Amino acid sequence: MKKIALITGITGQDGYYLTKFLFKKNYIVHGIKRRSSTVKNIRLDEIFEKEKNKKKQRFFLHYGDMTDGLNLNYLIKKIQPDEIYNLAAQSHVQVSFELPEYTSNADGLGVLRILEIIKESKKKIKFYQASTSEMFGGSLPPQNENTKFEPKSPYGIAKLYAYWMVRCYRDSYKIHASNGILFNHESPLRGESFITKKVSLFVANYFKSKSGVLKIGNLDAIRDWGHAKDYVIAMWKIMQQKKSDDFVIGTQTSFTVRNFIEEAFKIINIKIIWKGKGINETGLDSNNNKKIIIVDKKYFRPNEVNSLIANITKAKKVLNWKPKISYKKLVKEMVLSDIKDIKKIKK
Ligand code: NAP
Ligand code: F7E
Repeated sequence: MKKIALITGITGQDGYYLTKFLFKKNYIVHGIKRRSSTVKNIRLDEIFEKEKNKKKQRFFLHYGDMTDGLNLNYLIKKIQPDEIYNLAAQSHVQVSFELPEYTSNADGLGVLRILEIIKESKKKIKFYQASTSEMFGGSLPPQNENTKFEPKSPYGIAKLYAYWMVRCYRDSYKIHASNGILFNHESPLRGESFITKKVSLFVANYFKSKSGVLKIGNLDAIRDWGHAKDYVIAMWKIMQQKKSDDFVIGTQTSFTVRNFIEEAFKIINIKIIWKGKGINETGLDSNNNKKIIIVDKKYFRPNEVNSLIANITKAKKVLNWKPKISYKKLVKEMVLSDIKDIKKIKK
């Protein structure tokens, strides 16, 4: 019997990589997708194209929303999944300051809605929650499963509510429910308003046009950046454990936003010269002294998380998981992929 997985947030970055990985593991995959005014979804298009001619259908999409409990109840009862991967979320930290109520509803209460449905289900359904290093917030790195949570944004707080609900339902009702506490993970499919993709897109455009200015926020924030392709394997491994549990997933390496920008420009053989300080800092193209990076207040958060670096000792030992794709490879893949896409559009 093939296992049935239900993925919420299937149209997102991780949804794409997880779907591809679960196909390799012979799963039937159902996904929940929000209704929107446009039908196109660049991430799922490729999967659709490959799946549409298959004799036996193994990929199904359903309209749904984390804020709609009736809909979630209907879908889970109909699909009867073995495993639910809850990837759906308003996942942008800065946006969560502008949409705190919606973020709490989708990212926090949404998880409670699913856990209640699982609790009442006759079938035993396993649950994976996409928890986040943002829950650590102000706690000093390196962060592991025992580090104190000190979230600094509505996003981090909503996710922490969900984290504790998972633990509560696991302990109270013996549900196989786990938290993957994932540190930043990126890929060519990363949303365009996250820093890595914003930079790789700018670099690709600059390579082509030799013009433009990149407006940026905090250059000195430190993040532990891994590749989404590696991280979905950890999600699956967490689900396959006999006992549900919580795991920190990251690379144990860390870089500043400034370093990410330098590394991305290196791919197109440009060295960045930094001038000035704080809000007046700028980045120049060393080949021609053109100002191509400026700091803009707009991109600073009301409350910043300064430094996130994972300690993955537990994941290595219990899950036998460690990341394969290095930071340098990740940056290179993102920039080259954006250059390729620009070339396709220009053709
Ligand atoms: P993403 O690209 O932003 O994808 C989020 C997904 O959630 C999209 O499919 C989005 O649909 C969907 N969604 C948003 N609000 C929803 C709602 N109310 N109802 C149903 N679906 C909704 O995020 P990601 O990078 O793949 O991350 C996956 C999960 O891991 C998220 O929960 C995120 O918070 C968490 N996480 C991410 C990272 C990271 O570094 N990537 C690290 C730790 C945890 P649309 O396509 O319609 O917007
Ligand atoms: O910011 C700084 C910004 O938005 C990274 C989400 O997947 O990972 C992600 O959250 C850093 C921050 O990701 C800009 O201030 C500077 O310090 O790419 P980001 P994030 O906030 O770390 C966690 C683990 C999640 O769970 C989230 O879902 O970069 N930064 N200048 C900027 N960030 C953005 N977006 N744009 C800038 O212009």
